[in-house]
Amino acid sequence: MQALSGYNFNFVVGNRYRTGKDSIGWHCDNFPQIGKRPAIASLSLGSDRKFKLRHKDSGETVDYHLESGSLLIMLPGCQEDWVHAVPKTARPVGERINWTFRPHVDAIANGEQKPDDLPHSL
Ligand SMILES: O=C(O)CCC(=O)C(=O)O
Ligand SMILES: [Mn+2]
Repeated sequence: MQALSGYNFNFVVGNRYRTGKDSIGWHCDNFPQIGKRPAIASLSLGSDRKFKLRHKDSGETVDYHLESGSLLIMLPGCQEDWVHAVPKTARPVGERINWTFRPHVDAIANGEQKPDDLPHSL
């Protein structure tokens, strides 16, 4: 993941979407444990699903179609300025697994995460 994204991560969160009824609502991942301005890498496996971003101030939305094997990198600033969601879909879709690779505050020297500035890797 470090070679692909340019960032080091030291923990992973998994989500399982069993059908199109499983979803995740609008949110951002900027809680203190993952430090200031984290980069987050998101690996999708299984059924493709829409991933939406919405700018917190302007309301601008951007849609991505995340296919199996796709890697989405949310760069520093994304969590601060945007919220994201995987909406429900009426399309008949099978299972999707998503892994988000995240930094942990203990591993960040200080401030914004920079490429390769974490001592730990997976
Ligand atoms: O499933 C996804 O693509 C996004 C998951 C997500 O936003 C999260 O786990 O915080
Ligand atoms: Mn998220």
